[in-house]
Amino acid sequence: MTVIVTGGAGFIGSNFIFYLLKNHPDHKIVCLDKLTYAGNLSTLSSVLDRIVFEKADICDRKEVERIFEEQKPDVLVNFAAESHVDRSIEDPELFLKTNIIGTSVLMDACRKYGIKRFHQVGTDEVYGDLPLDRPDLFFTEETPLHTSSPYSSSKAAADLLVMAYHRTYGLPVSISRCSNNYGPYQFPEKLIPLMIANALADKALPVYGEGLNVRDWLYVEDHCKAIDLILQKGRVGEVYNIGGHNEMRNIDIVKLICKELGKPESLITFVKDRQGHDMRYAIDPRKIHSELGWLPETRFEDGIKKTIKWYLDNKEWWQEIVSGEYQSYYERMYAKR
Ligand code: NAD
Ligand code: TDX
Repeated sequence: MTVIVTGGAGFIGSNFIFYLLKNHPDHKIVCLDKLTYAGNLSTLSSVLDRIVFEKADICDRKEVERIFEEQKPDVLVNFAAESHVDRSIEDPELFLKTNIIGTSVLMDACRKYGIKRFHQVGTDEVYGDLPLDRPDLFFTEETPLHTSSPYSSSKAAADLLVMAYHRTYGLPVSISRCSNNYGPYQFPEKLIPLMIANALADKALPVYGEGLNVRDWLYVEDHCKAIDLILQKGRVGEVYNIGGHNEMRNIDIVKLICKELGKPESLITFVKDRQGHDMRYAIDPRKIHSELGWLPETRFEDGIKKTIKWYLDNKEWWQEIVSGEYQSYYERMYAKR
């Protein structure tokens, strides 16, 4: 079986490639990635001799068609996206192009050349947010789409297009909507790696607002396993929410990172809140559990320790990143906050 993994040089896509190589060594894997600021070929360096790497933009119809003609994929898993909410607030247009147009270009190629499954990697952010005073509420697959940021709006638009291609053209699609991931190879602009990197450098830890926002954290390998199960046993035309009931307030995560690294909480600095900041995300994972038997395997206490150890053991990976384009992004985003 040939699987195209778009965005495979990013955080979750690379972890998914490692997962496939370990659990399905007979699959042929083609990684299609533009290598934006968020994509790093060095992440895949240890497996480049076992996969095909194609540097391409998912919005480039000609290139995507060439890759389909040459590789003849059976399955495509679309991780490629602009993924950072703060960057989407700065520059929405790129998000619309990559996340919406890019998804349609990929699906058009699937229609033209045929595919057994097009899987769209979606996010719980498409459901908007939940109030802090209603801990009884969770996102189900039936929760209406109700987005807050240009990022989540572009992901919701992509999901709607995926379902439209299923209904109109009969494209065999599936969608997963996962909560916040953490683990190795996450780009240091995101909460957990940013706080680890800053704490190690004794730099301020910028917590937005009062740090009371809640996210539902899942170890990245558990997400990869869920997608693999959906590809094998999930029903075509269906949406599956992925999450492990692990809600945490941002401030508690940052304090935990300080504790694990032996750094003082006085590094914590409350800065101007994110515009349109979602309060709480919380997934109801009953559908994927009852239909596919999926349950998360990594407890947060263990996953966060593993993640911190990974960032300590792999300083060269992220130090290279924080010295490049990221530096000017960081200045723009945090200097006057
Ligand atoms: P990431 O930003 O780490 O990686 C994105 C990858 O896509 C990079 O390798 C980048 O080079 C590539 N890419 C970007 N634009 C491209 C284009 N036009 N053509 C080809 N490749 C392109 O993102 P991530 O955190 O790994 O997220 C992967 C997917 O999972 C995204 O679709 C995101 O919306 C979704 N998701 C992420 C999370 C999370 O917590 N990180 C949670 C739920 C869903
Ligand atoms: O410096 C920071 N300070 C801070 O308080 C950063 C970067 C974040 N935060 C807060 C904002 C959020 O409440 O931490 C929380 C997590 O922020 P991010 O890591 O930016 O993630 P989030 O906005 O929740 O979105 C993530 O999860 C869903 C991914 O980036 C998305 O791609 C995914 O769809």
